[in-house]
Amino acid sequence: MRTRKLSRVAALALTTLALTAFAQDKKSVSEPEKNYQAGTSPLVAEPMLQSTNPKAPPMTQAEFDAARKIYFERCAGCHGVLRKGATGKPLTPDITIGKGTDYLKVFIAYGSPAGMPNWQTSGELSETQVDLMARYVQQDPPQPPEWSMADMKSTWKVTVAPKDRPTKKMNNYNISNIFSTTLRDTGEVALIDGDTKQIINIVKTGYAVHISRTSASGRYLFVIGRDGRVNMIDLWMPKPDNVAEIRIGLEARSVDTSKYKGKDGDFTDKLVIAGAYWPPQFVIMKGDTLEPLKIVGTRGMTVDTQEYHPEPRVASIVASHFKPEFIVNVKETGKTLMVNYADVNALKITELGSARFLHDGGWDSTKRYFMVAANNSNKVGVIDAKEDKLAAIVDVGKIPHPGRGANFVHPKFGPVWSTGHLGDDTLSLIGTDPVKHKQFAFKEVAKLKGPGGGALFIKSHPKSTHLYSDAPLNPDPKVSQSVVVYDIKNLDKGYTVLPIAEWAGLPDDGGAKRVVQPEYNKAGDEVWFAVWSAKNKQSALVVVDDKTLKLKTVIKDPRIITPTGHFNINNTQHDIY
Ligand code: DHE
Repeated sequence: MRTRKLSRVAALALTTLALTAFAQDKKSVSEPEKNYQAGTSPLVAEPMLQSTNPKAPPMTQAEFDAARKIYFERCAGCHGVLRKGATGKPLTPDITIGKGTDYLKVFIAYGSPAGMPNWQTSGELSETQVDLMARYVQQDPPQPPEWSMADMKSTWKVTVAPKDRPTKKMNNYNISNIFSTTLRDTGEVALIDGDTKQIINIVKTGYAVHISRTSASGRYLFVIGRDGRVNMIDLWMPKPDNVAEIRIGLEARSVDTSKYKGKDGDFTDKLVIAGAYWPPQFVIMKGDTLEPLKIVGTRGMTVDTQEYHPEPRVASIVASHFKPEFIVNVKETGKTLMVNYADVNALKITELGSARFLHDGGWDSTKRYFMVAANNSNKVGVIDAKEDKLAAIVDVGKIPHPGRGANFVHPKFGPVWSTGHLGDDTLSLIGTDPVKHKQFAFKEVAKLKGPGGGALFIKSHPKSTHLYSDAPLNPDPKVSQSVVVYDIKNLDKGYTVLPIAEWAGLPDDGGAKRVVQPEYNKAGDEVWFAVWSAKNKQSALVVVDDKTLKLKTVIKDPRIITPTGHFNINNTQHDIY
């Protein structure tokens, strides 16, 4: 008995030593990367169905509730709502009970080189909380509720009916040059006049609002919050504001609208689609009111091992210009669904398998090929929207994160699409012209040296000769607070650094001042950046002259709180990047 106890202690000590060594080796996931992936899930506030597992260690109800809160605030982003595994490992009781509380405590406390953060040694969780979490992950995962058509309809509001809306534009704004800027932590977007740089309106949207997309005509703007709330804003109103809203799920990230006009019909502004993380589903709605029409679940088999996955989240969605189709990327199963909406009551869905962990992506310059990052697979899938085929899977660097990527004509390789990476310091260029530059098509043709990892967004414009990359998740503030610019005609010369946060002239109040997401104006001659600090610190927007690479304007306003993404109406409408 004594020997058994001693050997268990010895084994534990060895595990501790090994894991501590790994953590000290700094191979474990970086702080910003952890904050990025392990953000709070809105599911934390939802009531959940709970069953008890007699084999799991005991927990009081209060302990269970506290642990569940921590799980949905810190862990669900990587391990999944049902703990079936996503970018992080599965943590279901069949696996965790066998490991035992002591082993799990060490793992949670010290992290692992595979990407598990060191929650206790980083000071993020206390020893008591780590013990709580070690016991919690051995219980049956509580299941959040589904979200049905009736639930959607109960949250659906049309505040200004189509018949009461303006019949022509009722303001003097150049609406195609308006920017919709995400104010992440206030659940709002700032509509900013791109010509005068004045705030037009601050519009209430969903919790931790995520992205904005423009309707095909350019009149409507759709915004989605992480809580699954979609807001529809009419830019023709004297003061652009909400006209309809709906909650399409309990947690979500993506929205888009129908853009096809051709021999199979004119679907301009006819339909809207939004995808949910939970429940795993997407919904198609009417384009003028957001009335929900059709819900499609995405649960199913994974592309590689063909195992059932209970919560494959809907990641990026894009509207095809070639067919009446939405391209829906399903993260955990690694499938791209080509959803033909010509008849919503008889949807035709072509399922293309590519690689797991599909996340964000954008069109090539011809808008025929959708380039989607399979982030934790270190690949980019190339979806041919004309033939509804997977054209290629391209190996790139570690954790590609393109946003929508950047298109430009490379002096040697012809048209290329490019992405930066979260996990390494390179930018990958992929050839996209299978006609005139066949030998380079859908291959990684070059790597540029970037500022040092932690990149999220990259951008260019057909009228510009520059390529910009941010790196807001780089641990070095010098890097995260600036951007790099390449001269497309002289890529070998390396990059120029623009100290965007310094140019913002913000007070030295300890704000993170992370510089996020380059976005061009309509003319393609200036580039906007968000300088993103915490909710209680000052943030700003910085506008750079694209020709001279000099500071043009700083937009500061007490209402600009936690700005992150920004979306120029024209460039979002026409998919220009
Ligand atoms: Fe995003 C796009 C998911 C964290 C800013 N983000 C996307 C898309 C997905 C996604 C699936 C593609 C939508 C599309 O095209 O239809 N993002 C997630 C996450 O799951 C993740 C990692 C963690 C989370 O808790 O949400 C996450 N994202 C962030 C941030 O922390 C960012 C930097 C700041 C913020 O506002 O939250 C952020 N994500 C963005 C932006 C885009 C985006 C600005 C749109 C890029 C574009 O150019 O279209």
